[in-house]
Order: sequence, then C-alpha cells, then structure tokens
Amino acid sequence: MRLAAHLCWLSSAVLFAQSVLVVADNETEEVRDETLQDACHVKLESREKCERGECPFQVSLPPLTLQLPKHFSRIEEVFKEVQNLKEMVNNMKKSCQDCRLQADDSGDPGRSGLLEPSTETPGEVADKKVRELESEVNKLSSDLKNAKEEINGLQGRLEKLNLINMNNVENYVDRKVANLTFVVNSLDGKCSSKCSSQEEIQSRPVQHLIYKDCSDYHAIGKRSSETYRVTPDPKYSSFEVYCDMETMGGGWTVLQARLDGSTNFNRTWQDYKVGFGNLRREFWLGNDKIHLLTKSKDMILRIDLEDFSGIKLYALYDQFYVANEFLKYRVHIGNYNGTAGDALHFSKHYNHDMKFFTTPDRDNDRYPSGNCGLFYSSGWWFDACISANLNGKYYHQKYRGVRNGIFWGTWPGINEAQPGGYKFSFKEAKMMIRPKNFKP
Ligand SMILES: *[C@@H]1O[C@H](CO)[C@@H](O)[C@H](O)[C@H]1NC(C)=O
Ligand SMILES: *[C@@H]1O[C@H](CO)[C@@H](O)[C@H](O)[C@H]1NC(C)=O
Ligand SMILES: *[C@@H]1O[C@H](CO)[C@@H](O)[C@H](O)[C@H]1NC(C)=O
Ligand SMILES: *[C@@H]1O[C@H](CO)[C@@H](O)[C@H](O)[C@H]1NC(C)=O
Ligand SMILES: [Ca+2]
Repeated sequence: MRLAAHLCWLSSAVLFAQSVLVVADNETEEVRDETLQDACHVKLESREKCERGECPFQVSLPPLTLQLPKHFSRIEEVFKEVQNLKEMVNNMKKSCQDCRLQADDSGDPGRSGLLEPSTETPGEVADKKVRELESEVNKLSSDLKNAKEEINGLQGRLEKLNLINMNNVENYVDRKVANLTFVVNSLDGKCSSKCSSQEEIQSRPVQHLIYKDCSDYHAIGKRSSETYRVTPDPKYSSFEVYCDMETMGGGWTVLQARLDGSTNFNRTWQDYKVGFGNLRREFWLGNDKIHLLTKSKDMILRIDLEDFSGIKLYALYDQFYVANEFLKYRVHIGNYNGTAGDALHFSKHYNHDMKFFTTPDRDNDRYPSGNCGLFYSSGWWFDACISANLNGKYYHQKYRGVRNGIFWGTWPGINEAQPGGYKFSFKEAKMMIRPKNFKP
C-alpha cells in the first residue's frame, strides 16, 4: 500500500467517527469511507502480492481504523501504570530505609519516660523488634517480586503496542498538531486585532477551574467560613472540606475539630482513613484526604486550643505533610512558632514528627509491648506514646485515671500534679492547613 493512500484513509477514518470499513479476509481489500466516498476510495493490494515481511500495515490496519484514539488512551494508561509502579518501588525503598532507621534506634536506652504506660526488659524488646523487622523485610521483598513481575508484564504489553501502533499514532498526532497549530495561528491573527489589551486581561479576577483547597476559594474572594468542595488531585474525586476564612487571614482547610464531645474519636484504621464526624462540628477529615491535600501543595499546620478557663493558645508549624496509606500515613512536621508550646517535638524521647499513624486496631507506634492507640483510645501519630494527642477522648471537665483525654504536653501547668490526681482537659481543639506561600 502506498503512503499517500494510507494517509488519506487515516485522515478520513480518524476525523469522522462514523466511517465504515469493509474488509475481505483474503482477496482484494477494499476500504470505503461512507462520508467521503469518492474523495477517498482506496484499494489495498492482496496479501499474496506482498513480499515476505514487507506488509507492515496489512496485519493491523482493520482493527486500528476504528480504534486509534482508544489505543492512544491505552498507551496513556500503561504509562500511568508504569508511573504508579515506579512510585510503589520508591515507596518500598523508602520503607526499607525506615526499617533501617528504626533498627538503628531500637538500642536507645532512655525510653521509659513518664508518659509511657509500662515497661519491658531491653532484651525482650530487641528480640521482638528483630522479629518484626524480619517479617517486614520478608513482606517487602515479596512485594518487590510481585512488582517486578507486573513491570515485566507491562513492558511486554507496551512493546506490543509500540510495534503495532506507533506508526499510526505518530501520523495521527502529527495531523492533530498540524491542525492545532493552524487553529492557534488563526486565533492569534484574530486576537492581535480584536482582543482586549494585556493589562485588561491581567486585571481580571483569577478563575480557577480546580479548587485544590480552601486557599483557592479565598483567592476568588470567598470570605465565609463554611464547607466547600475541593479537588487536591484531579486523579481522585473531589470532596467537601470545612474552610476557616477568618483565622489569621483565612484560607485554612480544617483537618480536625473538637468542641463538644459529640463525635467519638476511639475509631478504627478504616474510619481514620476515610474520615468521620460532622464537618460543621466535630470530625476527622480522613487520612487519605489529608495526604492528597498536603501532597498537592507545601502546607503549614495551625493548631488552636482552648481550655475550660477560656485560655486560647496556638501552635504553628511551617511544614506539614502526611504520606500515603502504604507508608502508614507517616507525618512530617516542620518548625514550631506560636504560644501553645511545641508539644509535637516535646523532647528526644517524645517526638511525634516522622511517626506512623496508629489506631486502636492497627499498631504502628514506637511502644513495643502494646498499642498506644488502644491505651489512649485514639488514632494519632504515636511515639511511645504521647506528648500530644488531639484525638483523645473528650472530657467536659478534669478527669482521673489514664490520661486518654485531649492532650497537649506543653500547655501551661499541665504537667504539675493536680490535687486528687485530676488530669487537665480541653474545651476546643482544631487542626488546619494552608499553603506555605499563601498571601492574605
Ligand atoms: C476467501 O475467503 C472466502 C470466505 O471468507 C472463501 O470462500 C474463499 O475460498 C477464499 N478464497 C481464497 C482464494 O482463499
Ligand atoms: C481541524 O479540526 C477541526 C475540528 O476537529 C476540523 O473542523 C477542521 O477541519 C480540521 N482542520 C484540518 C486542516 O484538518
Ligand atoms: C512566628 O510567626 C510570626 C507570624 O507569622 C512571625 O512574625 C514571627 O517572626 C515568627 N517567629 C519565628 C521565631 O519564626
Ligand atoms: C475504645 O475502643 C476499644 C475497642 O476498639 C475499647 O476496647 C475501649 O474500651 C474504648 N475506649 C474508650 C475509652 O471508650
Ligand atoms: Ca506498639
């Protein structure tokens, strides 16, 4: 088949979706385009007349005629899958590094601090740690093997697609680009004569097509604190968040709120993953959503606290990122600034930065002989265990027993012994994030 004929067929078939293709299996092949009947009537030579190995189009053309755009998107899919796999492999590498870090750390002698529920002999601890690490390494290596197999499979598919389709796809893309260039050029010509001036364009309010978080609503002039729909990552569906448009210039996406005890925070991994509660009252937004929000932009974290005597203090952290579920929602917390004290980095032994998320049913904490989430009835980035826990039980007044209430270890006077062994409780707590580069 000659190239010119091929292009003619290709353009008509591609640009007019209603094209009909008739192909006889063995004898002369006839390609007919109903919408361009006489303009593009092509006869293809029969298979027997081709020299051996010299008929590249003949094998694949009939199905491709109708499916080119579909194949095109399949290639995109495969690229995406490969990208995902790459990310998985990177994640695994990172987790391996984590294992090493934890292994380095486990010899640390001074870990039986005042906030730890109980202790265990160092030998037992080390043994257990080694076994945990072993099983983790085994799991990782089998995951890695699966990933490799999957990559091989995808590679095979990719190669096949490449061989079969690349020529046609290239032609298709070339034509599209030519077409677009033509359209752009013609618009450009119109614009220079008719369109408004550059200054006028720039002074128009920014129209976002996608609102990634509350700061994007702030940017288009929204000033009332309420729920808005955000799409931090277009690959995933959008969701509702509560926006604080008042505190310190507004634009805050609220991740968590406590104010009356109406929502139970003693919940499972799954609940913390997807979120729970009422966005207008008490809630946890959900770890998957928090991950997407903190991944889409560099975020800062603000924590607001109020006690029952009406004292209000805050903590500001200049970075906040929560990794994905595969990495157990590990948190990254930047430098502190504020009035409530830096309870998230309390000391060398009580530091919530870089910790995994733990819930009563999923123990990822640094306390070897028990689950901090179960002990403190909360989902949180536990160390072993807490110098802060904003998801503890809501107490309407001071309480006795296990310190499983909302807790902020640097609150004024909180560590002084109270008469009767009472523990301090909080009236309100709130966590919210805003892009680092936000301009009020
Ligand atoms: C072509 O195919 C038809 C049926 O599809 C068959 O009847 C005919 O014998 C074939 N001709 C040759 C030359 O193979
Ligand atoms: C470019 O594409 C448009 C719409 O897809 C079509 O109407 C037009 O005829 C095309 N132009 C050329 C030069 O192919
Ligand atoms: C803390 O934040 C305030 C307000 O953003 C800023 O003015 C101040 O310089 C910061 N302090 C430090 C130590 O970073
Ligand atoms: C929290 O839930 C667990 C079950 O998941 C339960 O055993 C525990 O008693 C609860 N704690 C509180 C304080 O309600
Ligand atoms: Ca544990």
